[in-house]
This record gives sequence, C-alpha cells and structure tokens, in this order.
Amino acid sequence: MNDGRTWWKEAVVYQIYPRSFHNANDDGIGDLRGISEKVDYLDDLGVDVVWLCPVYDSPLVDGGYDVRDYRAIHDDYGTMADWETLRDDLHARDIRLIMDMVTNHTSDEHEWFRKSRRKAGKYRDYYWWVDGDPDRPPNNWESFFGGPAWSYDERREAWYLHLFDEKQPDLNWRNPDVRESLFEMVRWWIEKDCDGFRFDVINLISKPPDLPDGDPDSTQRGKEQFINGPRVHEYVRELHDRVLDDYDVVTVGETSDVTIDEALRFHEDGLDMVFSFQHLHIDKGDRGPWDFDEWTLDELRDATARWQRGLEDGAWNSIFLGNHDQPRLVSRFGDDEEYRAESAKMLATYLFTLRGTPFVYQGDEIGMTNPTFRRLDEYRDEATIQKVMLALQTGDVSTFDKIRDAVDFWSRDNARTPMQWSDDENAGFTDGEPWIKVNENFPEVNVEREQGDEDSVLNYYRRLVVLRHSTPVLVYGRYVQLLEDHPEIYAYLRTLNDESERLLVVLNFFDGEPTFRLPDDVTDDRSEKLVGNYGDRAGDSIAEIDLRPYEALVYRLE
Ligand code: TEU
Repeated sequence: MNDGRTWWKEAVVYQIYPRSFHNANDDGIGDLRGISEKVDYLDDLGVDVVWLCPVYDSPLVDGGYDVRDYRAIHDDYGTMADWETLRDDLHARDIRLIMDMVTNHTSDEHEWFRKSRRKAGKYRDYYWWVDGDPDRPPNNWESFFGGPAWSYDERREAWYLHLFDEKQPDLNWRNPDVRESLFEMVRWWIEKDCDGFRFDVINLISKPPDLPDGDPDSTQRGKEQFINGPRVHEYVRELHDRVLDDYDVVTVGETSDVTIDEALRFHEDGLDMVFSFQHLHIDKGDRGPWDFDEWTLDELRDATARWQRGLEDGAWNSIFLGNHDQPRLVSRFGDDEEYRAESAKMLATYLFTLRGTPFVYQGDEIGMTNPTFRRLDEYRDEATIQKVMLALQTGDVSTFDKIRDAVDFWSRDNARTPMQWSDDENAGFTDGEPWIKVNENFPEVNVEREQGDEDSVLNYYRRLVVLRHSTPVLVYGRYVQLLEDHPEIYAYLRTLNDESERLLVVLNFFDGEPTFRLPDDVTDDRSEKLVGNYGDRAGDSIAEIDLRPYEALVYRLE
C-alpha cells in the first residue's frame, strides 16, 4: 500500500482569506505582512499548507476573483516583495503555499479584455463575443450571481459572456493563444516557488461553441451546458501535461456540481483533488438562492460515504465543510450557542478522520460563528447584494425584511468577517476601521483566549493535527461504514494493512444523548481512546457508549 503515498495526502491545508486575516498597516484591510506576522500561529497549529485566496491586482468586485493583473499584488495586500517574504516565512517553517488560480475569467479591466473589446491583434477572440441585436442576448444562460450571463459592450458592439459578475468576462479556452497565455502565467508562479494551486471553477472553462439555450426550468439556466462542458477534460489534461507535470506541486480543482465519475476523470487528467459540494447541498432548498431545507444526518452520511467509497482506489478526496463562500460550519452543522465548542470539535473530528486531505478554513479552528447582519448596507459581498437587488427588482420578494434572516444565514460574508485574535478592539484584527463588521462575539471567541485554555476548540484542532500526522491509518486507511442509518450517530472505521490497524470514529451530530452500540461483527479486544471532546469518560468498554451532546470519540481498536 506504499505506492500512492505523497506529501499532500498527509498534509493539513489551512485556507486564508487575506482581506480578513490580519492587518499590519492599520488601514482596516488584511494584508500579506499581516499574514507574515501570524506564521508562528500557523506553525503552532501544525498545518502543512496554506491556500491563499486571491491577492492579485484587481478592482475587487468579487473579492479578488476578478483579476486585473495575474503577476501583480493588489496595493491593499502589499507588494510582490511582501508575497516573497511570506513565502519564505512559510517555507522556513516547512509550510507550503498554494495560490488561488482564477482561469475561467478575468476582470474586465485586465489588459486582455481591454484589448479584446478593441479587437486588437491576437486578443480579439480571447473572450466569448457574440454580435447581434443589443436587445437580445445570445441565449438564456444565467450568471451564478443572478441575472443574465451576457452583457452588451457598447465599445465593441457585441455581447460578451460572464458566468459571474458582468465585470468578470469568461475567457475563451477554445483559443489556443488563451491557453498558452494562461499556462505561461501558471508556470510563472511555479517558478516563483509557489507549491501548488486551487483552480477556481475549473469545470466551467469549456462551453459548447454553438451556445445552445439551457433548460428553461432549471434553477440556473444554461448550467447543463457550461458545467463540465465538452472539452473540459482535454483542457485540464493539457494544463497538466504542458505545465504541472514538470513540477512537484499540489492541485485542487474547485468543481461545482461534479459527479464522482467526473471527479475520477479530473484525477486522471492530472488534478490531485477536486472540491465536491454534494454534501453542502443537503440544506439548500430549490426555491431560489435563499431557500433553506432542513438537513438530516442520513443525507450528510450518504453524500460523505458515496465520495469516500467512490474515490477509494486511486483518486483522492478533499475534506471540507466550509470555505470563504459558505456559512460558518458550526452555525450550519453544529450549534453556535449552547454547544458551540463541543459541536465545533465534533465537526473538526469529522474533517480529520475521513479519508482525504482536510481543509481548515480560517477561524473554524477557534469555532467562529456566523455574525448577525441586520441591514443590507452591512454586507460587502457583491454576489449577496446583487441577488437581493435582483429579487427586489423582479418582485420575487416585496421587501428586504422578508428575506433578511435567510440572507443573514446564506451570505458569503458569514465566512469573511475578521479573524478574531483577541478581545482587543476589532478583535485584534486591525487598529484601523475594519472593512467589514467584526462578529460581536469576539470577546468570548478569540485566539488569545483559546490559547490559554487547554480544552479550547483551538487546542483540540492542534491535537487532531498531531494525531493525523502520527497515524497513517487516518490518512490511508479504508473507510468502513457502521450504523448505516442511525439518525443521530455517524460512526465508521478506518482500517489499514488488512485490518491489522483499525480506528473507530463515533460522532454524535446533535444535542441528544443516544447510545452507541458497537456492531457484533466488529471485534474489540482492547481499545484505546485517542481523542474525544469531553475529556475522560468513565469505563473503558466501547461495546455500549452513552453519548453526550455533540460528543466525538476516536478509538484505536486492537
Ligand atoms: O466560487 C464558485 C462558485 O461556484 C460560487 O459561485 C458558489 O456557488 C457560491 O459562492 C456559493 O455561495 C468561486 C469562488 O470560490 C468564489 O468566491 C468566486 O466568487 C467565484 O468562484 C468566481 O470566481
């Protein structure tokens, strides 16, 4: 089983949203020097890889996912020299740095687009342009942020495609010059000694050239056309063969709506991992972007287990429950009030005990929760604001009041409030005016406080990182489902070397007190508790365990 072992399977990844991590120059905006000031914190936490969300030069209509210049750093975040210092600071602690690579689209302020709208030279077809009636978009596709995916450009007198904001035109990957320009740029970053990439919406890069209408009844018209489009695998393979293959870098593709079969193909193409979102769809209703559907443990277990089994041979899972686009995991799948710490630890146990590489989103390691925003002007995320405005304009909702709670739950800003370092003003994030509201609970939930508390969420994460690093069965072991349909308890084994090494994981996902009963066919001569979120428990037997609310337990079975 030695083959297939690599550093990135054994790694723990930590995702940083730079605007909200730490601010060194007191302008209220997180920056690269701010991250450098916290590398000892990351080292202490024990993570192996930092994934840095975009810091490129950008007009910042979509948090930097609208790149104006791939080879420059935005002034808000510092300079290229600051990036190099951060890279060196991380490398000095054996932490690798992966960049967020946005290749489906650029900003409309990118030089390529400015030239393209003038039809200048080879840039003429760098984007998806369609001539035609300015009153009739080329097809019925809708953007991920709501509204049509087409805008009319007065300068060129043509329509251009944007699957996200109108200031994020989609690159035309059919054009070999576009691919060459992107590949050159990716190579440039590797040559600057970055250790890999998270490829933003990589499964959207291919569109059918005849641009057919999408299903009119779809939740997002056109998605069956542009998600996993006709040449997507060819392009990803080319990216791998012509660039990535020459280096020891790790890659993870962000792939919305990806199936296991597609994920296996992306793996064959050369992507090490993909992000599948199926387990994060279980609480999404089908009546618009704000609709919430009560989730059940069955749904979470099914989605998780399907991917655990589906990628068992060869491919590799990424394990995550949150990121900069999602609500805070403890507010979503745990209890962010009475059992905040317990449920944050239980969810951490899920992340670190499944087969795959765990991704920790900044602040989750201290159990940060969704903030409460009551007014529309408190939001900073353009996607949130646009969807609300559109709903009001079309009359889908009559007043903001009607959707206030739902927006408050789903907004991407939930994950983007400043990292809570201490109980100082602005949670120790900045001495300036923070660009977005700080979560009010920072006096109770902050790094400084958790560092001083042996039982804190932070110290529990640190223990899990150590455990994962020292326990190969946690990384490479097979996933064996127990209690297939228990409504409250999620339990599984991880087994390695023909079951000579076995771990038992028991997670109580709710605030009840169910009894876990070890199935008869699982032998247990001796067991040793490796980690748990309630300190010691009386008695050693694992044949029957009366669980406490949100209790998480990991045992080694012998
Ligand atoms: O997100 C892609 C994506 O699918 C999101 O639109 C997602 O569906 C939504 O955010 C869920 O609320 C990536 C980035 O992570 C996101 O921040 C960018 O806005 C987007 O690509 C465009 O680059």
